[in-house]
Amino acid sequence: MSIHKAVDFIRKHKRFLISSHTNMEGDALGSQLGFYFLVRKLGKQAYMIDEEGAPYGYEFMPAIDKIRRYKSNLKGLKFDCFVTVDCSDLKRTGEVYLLNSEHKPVLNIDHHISNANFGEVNWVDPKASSASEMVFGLYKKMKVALDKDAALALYVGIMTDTGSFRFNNTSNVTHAVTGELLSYGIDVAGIYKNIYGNIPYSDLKLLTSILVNMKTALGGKIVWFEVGKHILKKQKGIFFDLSENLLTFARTLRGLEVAVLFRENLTEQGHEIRVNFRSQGKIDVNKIANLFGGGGHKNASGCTVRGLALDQVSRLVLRKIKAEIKS
Ligand SMILES: [Mn+2]
Repeated sequence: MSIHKAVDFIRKHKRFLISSHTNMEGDALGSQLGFYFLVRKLGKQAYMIDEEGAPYGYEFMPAIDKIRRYKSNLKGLKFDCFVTVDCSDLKRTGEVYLLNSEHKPVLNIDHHISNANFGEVNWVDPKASSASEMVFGLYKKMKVALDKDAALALYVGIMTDTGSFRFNNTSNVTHAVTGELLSYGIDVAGIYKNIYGNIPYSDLKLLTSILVNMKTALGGKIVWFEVGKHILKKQKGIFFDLSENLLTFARTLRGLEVAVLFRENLTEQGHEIRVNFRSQGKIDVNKIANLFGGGGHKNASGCTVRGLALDQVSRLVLRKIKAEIKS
C-alpha cells in the first residue's frame, strides 16, 4: 500500500496512540518520536506508549520523557486510532496492542519484509532503510516543516538501522534524506558518542567475557555466541545493547557469512531463547528466522524459541544455517 493511504489516515484522525516494538532501539524510537512531532505539528493529540518505556542511553533525544511505559491501567486512555512504527507484528508491541480493546483503526508503518500487514492501513516499504526514513517521507508528502528536534529523531533512526550508513539498506535516498536532516544543525558526533561511545565499564567487561567464548563453524563462515542466563545474572543490569555490540564485532571477521547470538531470557512465561541473526552477502536470514516463527530483514532478523534449552536451540538453528550456506 502506498504512502497516500497513510496520509489520508493521518488527516482523518485526531487522537493517536503510537507504539513500536519491544527491545526498542534507535529506529523504533526515532520513527516514533518523528511521527509524534508530525501529528503534533498538525495540531493533533498523541500518546506514545511502549512495553518497556524508553530504552537506556537515549536520554538525549527530544521528547523522550513523553514516552510512557505500558501499564494495564492505561486502558481507559482515549484515542481514535493506533499507529505502530518499525513493528512487523502487532504482538511485537508486547501488551500495548491490548490497549486497543475497542479495535480503533490501525496504521502500520514499517520496513520489515516479514511484516504481517495487520493494520487497516499498511504502509510497508522493505526498500526503505528504516521506518524513520519513511516518516521523513510523510513530512514531505504532508508539507509539514521539519525542525531540529524532528531532524535529530529521524537521523538517529536512520543512523542506527543502517549501521552508521554502511549496511546495504543504505541508498542514495538515505543519503539525500540525511543530507536534508543535517541542514537543521544536529550534532552528528555528539549523537554517535551518545549511542555508541557510552558503554559502562561493567558492560564492556561482560562483552569481553562473552567474546572469548565465540564459536565458529564452516571455517569461519558462521560465528555464534551462546549467552546463558547465568552469565547475565551475575550482572546487576545491562545498559548497552549487548546483541548489537556482539554481532557488530562478529561481522568484522574475514569470510563471515552469518553471525548469530543465542540469548537465554527469563520472562514471566518461563525461559525463552532469543536468537538474533546478521548476515553478509547472499544468505537470507529472514528466511531462517521464519522457520522458527520470527522474521526481519534479509541481512538482519530474529526469532524467539520457547520450550527448548539453549544448546538444543543452537543446534537446530545452526543446522538450518549450514544447510542454507551449503545449498
Ligand atoms: Mn527499523
